Amino acid sequence: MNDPTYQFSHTITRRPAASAVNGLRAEDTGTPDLDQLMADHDAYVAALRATGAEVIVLPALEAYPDAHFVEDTALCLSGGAVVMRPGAPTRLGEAAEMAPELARHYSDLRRIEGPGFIEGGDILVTGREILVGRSARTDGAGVAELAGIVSDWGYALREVFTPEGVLHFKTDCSLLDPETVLVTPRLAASGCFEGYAQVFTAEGEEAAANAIRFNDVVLMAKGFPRTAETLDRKGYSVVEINNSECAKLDGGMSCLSLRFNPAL
Ligand code: CIR
Repeated sequence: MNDPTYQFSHTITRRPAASAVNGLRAEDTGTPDLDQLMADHDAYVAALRATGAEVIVLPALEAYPDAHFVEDTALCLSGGAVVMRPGAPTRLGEAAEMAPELARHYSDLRRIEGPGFIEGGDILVTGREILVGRSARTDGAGVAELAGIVSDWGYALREVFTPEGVLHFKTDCSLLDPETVLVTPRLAASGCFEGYAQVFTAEGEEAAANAIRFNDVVLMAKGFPRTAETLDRKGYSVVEINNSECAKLDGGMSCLSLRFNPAL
């Protein structure tokens, strides 16, 4: 049987706009090289497509420099999908831009109406529950509104906390299989993954934690050899994608796609 936590028939991505070089970032580590960013995005799309999934590539949105980080705009589940309400003011409009595409795949499409805020990067769906990390982008009211929606579809939701100074909960963790997470030691120290099997990123390789298990592969950012070797030794099929330019915008593997099985 298909496991809905990592086996996906579809994924939505969005082509980066030229304005992507002006995307949000916590600290300035240099202007992203647009050509490299585009080439990396192409490689990402190709890797997803190689697993047999249908990869939708939406057109660039110049008005929204961060719009290629589609993950933050929605949550796609088995019962339905939820349009998020991003906590970054410049990203609020991106969610509405995603809604029509989701409506093509889901008959039950809900929206976070507010006043709370929540971004998809703070949400990890595991085999047993939905974990949502409060962060600078996701507040208690946003988490509570989402909890009410997903309970209609039979999901348990647990609120957890993203470490101070970390953009999103999933900046520091990802799902490898329904009961196993890849996680940084600093997030694991909070105890939020007690009861799960945990694979730790190597020291100095914390940025490797934002990976995705997508069908038979684990996509991870290139440049973290010790973490990649750990995953390889554990039997995961690792595909490395250059992420140097997205990293300057605090983005990684999970941010660039919405992964789902349609529920029409
Ligand atoms: C932002 O600050 O919103 C973007 N520059 C990066 C978003 C990364 N998204 C994610 O981790 N899900």
